[in-house]
Amino acid sequence: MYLRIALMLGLALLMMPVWQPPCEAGDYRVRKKAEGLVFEVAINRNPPVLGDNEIRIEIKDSQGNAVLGAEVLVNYYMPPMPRMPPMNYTVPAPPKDDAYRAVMDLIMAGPWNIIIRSKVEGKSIRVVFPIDVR
Ligand SMILES: [Cu+2]
Repeated sequence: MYLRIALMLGLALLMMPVWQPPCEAGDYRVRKKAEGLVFEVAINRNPPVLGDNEIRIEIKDSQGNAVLGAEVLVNYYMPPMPRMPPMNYTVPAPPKDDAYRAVMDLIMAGPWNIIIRSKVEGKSIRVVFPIDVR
């Protein structure tokens, strides 16, 4: 009897839709900690691709609450290469629905670095990570 109930409960749990954070499945994700905050980054192409890629940045405090009211810029650049013009761009990422959003136009395949420059309550915080554009 108890076993049967336990089995049914287990099945019901298995069939429940899995709760998902407000990002689509298949995003390219990066999670970084800086200055006691967590930066959860999602790029809507996985892997990132040539052309437009939307980047969404959620900033959370140590309690997991969304940090709103930050100023966020996304700087993306290709490391300098011989015989190549510098490719270094910065776009603002204004807030929308608890996330800071921007579109990066990645104009060449290969390695890029992304620097998220934020100002949270007067403090400048940088988060850096590489991506490989296909
Ligand atoms: Cu290059």
